[in-house]
Amino acid sequence: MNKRDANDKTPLSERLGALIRQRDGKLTRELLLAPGQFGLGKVPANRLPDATTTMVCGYCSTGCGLNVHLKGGEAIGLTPATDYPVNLGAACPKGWEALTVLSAGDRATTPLARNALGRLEPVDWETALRIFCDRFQAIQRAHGPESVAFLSTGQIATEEMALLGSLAKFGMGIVHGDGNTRQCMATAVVAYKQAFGFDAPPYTYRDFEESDVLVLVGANLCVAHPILWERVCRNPHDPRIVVVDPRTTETAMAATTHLAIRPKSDLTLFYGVARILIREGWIDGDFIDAHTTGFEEFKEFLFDYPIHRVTKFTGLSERQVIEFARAIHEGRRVSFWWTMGVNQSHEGVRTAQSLINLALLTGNIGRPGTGANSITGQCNAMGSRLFSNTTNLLGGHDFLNPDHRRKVAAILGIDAARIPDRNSWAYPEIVEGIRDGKIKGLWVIATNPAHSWIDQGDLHELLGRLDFLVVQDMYATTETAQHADLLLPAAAWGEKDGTLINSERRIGLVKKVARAPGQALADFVIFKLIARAWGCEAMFQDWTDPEAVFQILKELSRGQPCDITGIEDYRMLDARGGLQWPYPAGAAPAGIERRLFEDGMFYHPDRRAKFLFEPTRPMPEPPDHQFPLLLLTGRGSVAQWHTQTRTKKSAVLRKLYPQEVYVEINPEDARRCGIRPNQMVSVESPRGKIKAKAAVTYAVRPGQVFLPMHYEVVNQLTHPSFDPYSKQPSYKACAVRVRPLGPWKSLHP
Ligand SMILES: Nc1nc2c(c(=O)[nH]1)N[C@H]1C(S)=C(S)[C@@H](COP(=O)(O)OP(=O)(O)OC[C@H]3O[C@@H](n4cnc5c(=O)[nH]c(N)nc54)[C@H](O)[C@@H]3O)O[C@H]1N2
Ligand SMILES: Nc1nc2c(c(=O)[nH]1)N[C@H]1C(S)=C(S)[C@@H](COP(=O)(O)OP(=O)(O)OC[C@H]3O[C@@H](n4cnc5c(=O)[nH]c(N)nc54)[C@H](O)[C@@H]3O)O[C@H]1N2
Ligand code: SF4
Ligand SMILES: [Mo]
Repeated sequence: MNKRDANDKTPLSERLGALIRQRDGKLTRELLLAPGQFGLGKVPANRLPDATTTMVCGYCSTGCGLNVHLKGGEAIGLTPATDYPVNLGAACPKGWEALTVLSAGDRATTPLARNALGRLEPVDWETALRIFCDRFQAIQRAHGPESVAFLSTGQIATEEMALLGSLAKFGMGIVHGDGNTRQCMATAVVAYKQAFGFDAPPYTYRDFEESDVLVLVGANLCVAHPILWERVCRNPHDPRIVVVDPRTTETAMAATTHLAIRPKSDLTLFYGVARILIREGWIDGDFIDAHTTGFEEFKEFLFDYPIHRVTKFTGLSERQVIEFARAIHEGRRVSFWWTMGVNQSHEGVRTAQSLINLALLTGNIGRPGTGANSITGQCNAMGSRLFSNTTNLLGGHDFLNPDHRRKVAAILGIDAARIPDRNSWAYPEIVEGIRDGKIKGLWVIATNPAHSWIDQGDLHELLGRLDFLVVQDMYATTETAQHADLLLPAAAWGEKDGTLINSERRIGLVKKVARAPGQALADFVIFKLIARAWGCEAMFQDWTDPEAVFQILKELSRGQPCDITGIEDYRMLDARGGLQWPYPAGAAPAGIERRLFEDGMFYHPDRRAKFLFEPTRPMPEPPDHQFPLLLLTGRGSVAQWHTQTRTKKSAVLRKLYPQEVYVEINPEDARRCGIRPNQMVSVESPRGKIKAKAAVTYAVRPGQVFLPMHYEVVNQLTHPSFDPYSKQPSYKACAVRVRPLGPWKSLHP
């Protein structure tokens, strides 16, 4: 793949070797890793040089299987796998183009360190590792071990996340580490934990095909999960598809019913619907009695949500609300699906739980085509939820539980005292820690917060306050890398081995089918090198390679709801098209698609699910006379991935979306503001002002505008408000004003 690499004649010992101080004080150069080990050298010998191998895509959480075609051991192309249980022969443009972006010119090919002139300059790995350890250790000596934190990702392999979390917390003494999954899935995690007793999305993708009523809330499948939309299209039951979204999205257009609710009024709507279901007797009393707690209290609470309150707040008509309730009642297999329109809200957890409540009330869980189903975002969001050692202890354990700490310590062969006995700060608390001067050093891995974090101007200022910032990324050009004192060049998807866990809990394989450019190394290798340089290598002597770590993760999962002890090895995952958790040892052979709670048993000690509810609250920054419009943000096109570090490198993908930032605005507002289609406008919030091209469209309602998150400037505007339980940012609501910039010029004079 990378021609540059073929010409790299640097001896291996210098590329990967390091000067190691021996006991007697002498320095010797040692090879830290064997040639050909993950990250360097050719594709492993157990893969035939001219063959096809199946692996999962490294973008979204759908987890499509891709057949990668090899020649001479290197990838030369790919096609979607026809026999993979997820995508059944389809892939979206990002998947098709996944190999192309690996050979982009701005790949990070060598470590970079900031020199005395303030410029990033290439250094060798040995120097980089020394700087990493010296600077972080100096900060920890001066300000305590907690003064260094990390921010990681849902986009590296589970084995890498586990190694990072263990190295940081057990090896380096770091207490605070979180990931970009906070921006994305934290709400669903908390909602499930509180309601079910464990973070357990219950569904399997086949449920898309088996429902007769699908309710999609704040989820734009056609853009964000197009292959899951394909699964909906395969549904033979002529299903009713109800989309709840303030915008007329591509998905809303394809639905049978679109409920264009006022933004952030979901919770009121679902309480109102629950009230109707109970009042009409459209509930499953047997299920409620046998498998839930809190129903009576919930019923009483709902008196405060009469239909007139619901219609007034949501902007829907009485008929729309009642028909929605009736559709749920009439469906035999009703499934509720949600994504960021729910999770990214000031009351996201309760909104997610209000959907869980609807499923519990009507007994729509644990049967084919049912469920309260959060769709994840990144390729390994689920891996990070279970095994990143950030918000919970490895394997879904609890840092606060001494038995859990002892169990994990025993499996890892470490002293239990090395495991922190308190929880990490969440991402926004780490950010506040920088402001308060408590966090002085930050290590950022596979995420680009300088673009993606809420209220970007503030974060940029805070990143500047750090004593030391390390960025570990496959590109040296990201917005966050611009702030780095040290950049560690990472190999990417396709250049390393490991597993990812998709939305339906399916563990799939990623494989090394291309060589990383220059001196870039797999994150796994980088973490191992750091462990060695830091002096805690002994702790990870069994963590020799990703598959060895997978075996450790299996042990950590034993007895947990996510038990995967029955999965033998990578070969088994390969042969079976991935496997869903749980998969405990000794369990009856499982089918290729499985859902949870078929026996109605949940994970709380009483085995019941909980009805959870709380009065609705007003959104933190509603529009006012100065900033009269409400800004929504989200995914713009199938061809754009987040901060675009990868997708903008593909010429094919670039043709599929507008290069310039655009703002969608309703014709009524455009007229009122004197804005013509395609005219440049300013979009301004109390925090910033950006330029964008006006896309005048009925897809957004009057009073609302929409900006796709893929353009760097967008988070200059967003308002830093968070769900109180999940600490997830509310990216989809802040007040703005839009004004024309300069006189309008016709495009066709
Ligand atoms: N092409 C592409 N696909 C992706 C990604 C990508 O960057 N590009 N990212 C992946 C990731 S990490 C994620 S998390 C998912 C996100 O997938 P989605 O959540 O489906 O995508 P978004 O566009 O962020 O938000 C979904 C919808 O929420 C709506 N919304 C806003 N406010 C409200 C509200 O108050 N109530 C309701 N009901 N809806 C509201 C928006 O109008 C939007 O249409 O996509 C994944 N897939
Ligand atoms: N306004 C607004 N903002 C949002 C959202 C929104 O809806 N609206 N959505 C939020 C959501 S849901 C999410 S998930 C976040 C995403 O936000 P980010 O995580 O910041 O976005 P990405 O572009 O996916 O960043 C991933 C980084 O990892 C690098 N990378 C890729 N593969 C590897 C690898 O294998 N190793 C290493 N070391 N690096 C790698 C990429 O080059 C890139 O720099 O954005 C959030 N921000
Ligand atoms: S839908 Fe998601 S997993 Fe499938 S090819 Fe596209 S980006 Fe990859
Ligand atoms: Mo996400």
